[in-house]
Amino acid sequence: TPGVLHKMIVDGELLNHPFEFEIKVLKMTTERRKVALISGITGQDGSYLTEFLLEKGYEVHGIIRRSSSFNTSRIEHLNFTGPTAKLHLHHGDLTDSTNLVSIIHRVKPTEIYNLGAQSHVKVSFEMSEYTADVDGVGCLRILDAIRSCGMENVIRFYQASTSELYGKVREIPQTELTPFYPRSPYAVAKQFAFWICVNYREAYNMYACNGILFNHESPRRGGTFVTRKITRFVARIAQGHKEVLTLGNINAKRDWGHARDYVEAMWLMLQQEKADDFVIATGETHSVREFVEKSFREINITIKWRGEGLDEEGYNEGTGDVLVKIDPRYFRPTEVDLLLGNPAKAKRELKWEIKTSFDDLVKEMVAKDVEYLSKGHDQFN
Ligand code: NDP
Ligand code: GDR
Repeated sequence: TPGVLHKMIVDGELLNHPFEFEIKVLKMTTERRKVALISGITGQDGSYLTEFLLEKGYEVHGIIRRSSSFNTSRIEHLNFTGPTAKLHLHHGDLTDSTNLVSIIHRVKPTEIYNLGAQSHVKVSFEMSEYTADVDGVGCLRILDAIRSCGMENVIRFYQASTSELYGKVREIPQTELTPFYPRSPYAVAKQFAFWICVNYREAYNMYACNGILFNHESPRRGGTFVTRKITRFVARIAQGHKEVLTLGNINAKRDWGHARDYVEAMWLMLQQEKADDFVIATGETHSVREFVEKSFREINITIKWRGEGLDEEGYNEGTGDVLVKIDPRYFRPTEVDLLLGNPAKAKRELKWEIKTSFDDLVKEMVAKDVEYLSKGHDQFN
């Protein structure tokens, strides 16, 4: 009743306020409720995770940024309007604490996946302060919003950590115990997020996990990341366009998996008895150069290389046409040369394994880009 101080005993615990009662009931019913809140729902991982959770019977809520144009192309195929919708979108931003508290208070999720980020490493050198705010402090804002709502013992929290934390190579392959050495404002911001997540787990006994995910790609990957940049270009060549692809450091090596496989690992991390941090990777590494060659092979072009450094060119062995050139515009002030993850802990404790090989990943990305282009719409760019 408004104005009346309530006292009651529920399940052997004295509760002094209706708010405490609300939280107690939530805790008691959490096992039955499956409500996920996702930041970054409009991104590559957000879209696959949403599909995965809806399939598992979750009610899914996503935070979307206000934009002057539509930014929901990756989740447009899912039903988020009308009375039968199990997916609900809320305007918000990782830089806006009040808004985060309000969304969490209204939605009362049982799981939060923090995928929102300025996720481009090269761009983070140009927008360092913004990247720190969104990717670093943004994680802290969600953790504090959970506490402000008194839900630290109710909500399980996933932080999208990254193999970029390993940066300068100190150990191969990289495991959960490999020391961090971030090499970009993006990675430094993500290192803050990693440790604040660990700190809140230890300080407040929160169920908070870091997924240290190595690169993962898909046909929904943003067009400015190197894999998708390559496969979209290959699709254009397949359609007869005469163009040259300009790339930066083609000797960089990455451990590339499929995003669809990796979102399952995120969910598995939140279903364990105890919160922990996990490396999610394939255990294989390939250079950008190899990714280029393999993608062209999908359209029966064999790429050969000549020159070195800035003069290096990739040409079509069949026709001699130059298809790839190096442009220093894409070099980074500090580069991450080699990433190779060891997913043994995830395999052992989460029973997680990759389902998509590197070859199949490249095949699927090229095929989808050829299809998108032939239908006249270049999706998810
Ligand atoms: P994307 O760049 O595809 O998606 C990023 C998402 O974050 C988008 O939904 C974007 O919204 C949203 N976002 C950006 N800024 C803000 C903000 N200020 N407030 C709220 N939301 C914001 O990234 P991925 O899906 O590839 O990656 C998901 C997460 O995993 C990121 O945190 C990334 O750093 C991390 N990660 C990714 C890896 C990968 O290989 N893909 C590997 C390891 C970690 P909008 O659509 O409006 O731009
Ligand atoms: P990365 O992905 O930096 O690993 O971060 P990206 O695809 O941008 O770069 C991979 C490697 O390719 C080299 N490269 C180029 N990169 C881009 N984007 N464009 C080019 O033209 C180009 N030429 C060569 C890069 O120098 C780099 O070595 C991704 C993001 O998803 C992060 O959010 C995530 O944390 C990490 O993966 C794991």
